[in-house]
Amino acid sequence: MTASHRILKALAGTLAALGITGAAQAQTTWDMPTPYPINNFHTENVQQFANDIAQASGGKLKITVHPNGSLYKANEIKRAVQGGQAQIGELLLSSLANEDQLYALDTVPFLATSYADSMKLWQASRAAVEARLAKNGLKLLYSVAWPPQGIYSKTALTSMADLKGIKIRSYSPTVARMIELMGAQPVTVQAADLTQALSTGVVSANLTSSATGYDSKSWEQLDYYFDVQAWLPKNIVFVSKKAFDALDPATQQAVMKAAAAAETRGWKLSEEKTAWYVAQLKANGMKVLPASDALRADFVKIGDRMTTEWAEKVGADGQKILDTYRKSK
Ligand code: PCA
Repeated sequence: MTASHRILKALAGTLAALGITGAAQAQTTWDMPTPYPINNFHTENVQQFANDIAQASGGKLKITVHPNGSLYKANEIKRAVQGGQAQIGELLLSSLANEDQLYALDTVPFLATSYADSMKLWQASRAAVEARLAKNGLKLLYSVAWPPQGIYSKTALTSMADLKGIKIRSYSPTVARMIELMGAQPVTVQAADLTQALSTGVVSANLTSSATGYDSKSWEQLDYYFDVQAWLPKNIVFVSKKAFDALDPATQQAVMKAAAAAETRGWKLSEEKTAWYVAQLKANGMKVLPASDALRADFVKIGDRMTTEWAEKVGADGQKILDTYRKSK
């Protein structure tokens, strides 16, 4: 090899390392519909995930986040990604319970009420969730828990009887079932429509987290938050397998690495922000109270019944998950 050949070869190597290979740099853009508001911690975590991927892939993969149901409504997101109208998305796992009861596990009251137990429940059920999504051509990337769930109401609640006949907002089939068992009337309202549903009186109570209570300015219509801490539902972020498979291996790796980081960061953020969200409810004049013993006992009874119903519906697969979870506690 002559000296000039050597120089040329070294130069080609440098250009290749910089990603400059003569052909225009291929850039992929993914649309990412998500259901929750831009300042919600889940959305902030999703945005960080997208930024990490843009950076790690050297700009090869750009993800445009569309929050608050602005591109597709919460209940349209899965279908949009399955159908290829969007490539990646976020949704509430238990909102899929009508497709498969397995997805409802994290909305069974009093099965897992702390972050540590919710993580164990996730670890016990993750593979089954992954396998079911894969059947729809979807690849699970990560999941993050919401803060613990409680009851928002206009009046003080001493027991479940105080909710009899009241229209309560639900966000998933399992929550609707829970409201029925409470003797109240479930009305499904997505988070993006919640403020309006409360202000127009479509519902007069709500079951959700301190986070969504804050996002929807619950104090404008409701006076009490009973911090029952009954369950921690989760969001999942998933991608179309077809879109993922079309990426080069290095970019695929960048996506998986950013997903793992988003899962760790998201759970931490959720737990850390819970106290802040509760403090905001108080600062805005809500009475934040623990559930009375009677209210809690009524709720626990519903939880036991729902755990049995869940295991019956899901079958052997479900029982295995429950056993694994209970052993890990
Ligand atoms: N917020 C979402 C789901 C669970 C939660 O805490 C909602 O209320 O729609």
